[in-house]
Amino acid sequence: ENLRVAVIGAGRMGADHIQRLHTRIHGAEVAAVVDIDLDRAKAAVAHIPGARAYATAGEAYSAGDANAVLIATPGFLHEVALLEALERDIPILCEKPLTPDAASAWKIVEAEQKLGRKRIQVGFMRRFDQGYMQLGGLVRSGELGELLMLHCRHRNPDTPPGFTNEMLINDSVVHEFDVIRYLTGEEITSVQVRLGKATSKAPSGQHDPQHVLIETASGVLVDVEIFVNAQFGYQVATEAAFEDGIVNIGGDGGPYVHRAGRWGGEVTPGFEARFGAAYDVEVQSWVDAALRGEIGGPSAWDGYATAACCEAGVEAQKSGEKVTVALNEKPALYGSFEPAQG
Ligand code: ISE
Repeated sequence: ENLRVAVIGAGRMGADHIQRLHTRIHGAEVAAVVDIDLDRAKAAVAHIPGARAYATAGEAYSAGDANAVLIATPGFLHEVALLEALERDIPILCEKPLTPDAASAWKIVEAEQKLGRKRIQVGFMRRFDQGYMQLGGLVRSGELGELLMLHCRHRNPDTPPGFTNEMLINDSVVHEFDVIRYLTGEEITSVQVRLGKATSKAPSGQHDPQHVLIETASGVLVDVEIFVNAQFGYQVATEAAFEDGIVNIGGDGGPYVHRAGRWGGEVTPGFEARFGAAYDVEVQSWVDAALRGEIGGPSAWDGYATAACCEAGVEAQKSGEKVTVALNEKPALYGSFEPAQG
């Protein structure tokens, strides 16, 4: 039987996933769209035969339309949606962050442990990006020796209304926290944030860009330029320094067009284009696993560990100090670290 997915949240990310599920993912269909703005939910299902619109997840679950759920609401709404979905013991794909802070994320880990089996995959799509998977493969193979440092540039053209200074960490750098853990196979032990010269093009309340210095358990140092009002486009690039070589991913990879006396390439306008293929692989792997009665990819533990990193990052934004990341004991349900594929 196909996965009949209820998509909760029909905003920018939810709409992208609805289109993906409806047109590119095999073995799944959009059975329901839930949005507090019922008109937006209705518009989202208008072109999807059989799909129904609801204002609350409870109504969608009661109607019995769905046997899986994709949570794509803003991060602060995830805790309630996740607990409700876990009650129904169905496969869950939860967009990042799992929740924005460690305490609420730990509640989700405890609820899933009580269920006795993993039901949550978290939407850290960079683990399914070709470039990051290949980089992970190089770390695992040891072909270039030990990974020593990472230099990350995470640039957005601008931010949506209500994007707070804390969200530079909780909503954006959360991706680096997860991909560092994925690449190194280690936990992050500390975070420091430097607020240098700020752009005049950031909305009030945001200090942008920020420089985040991260350290892992074995001492791998990572610096992240998070720059969310960069104007020119959406650019996510990482340079990795190994003992025997340097690897660049996500930079200006072409194609390059020469015309009318000029040459140059394109910069993606947003995450839908930069990571479209990664989202497709991520969602297809969630559906394939769910149809086998399994769940793979980043787990609720990964969501909790990154939430703890975010909490340290937000504290570091305020103090300017190096903040230690404190983690609870990892429950057996989450096994040992899943090595990067690629
Ligand atoms: C957004 O929510 C995403 O997940 C994007 O990947 C990230 O680049 C952006 O900064 C976030 O706001």
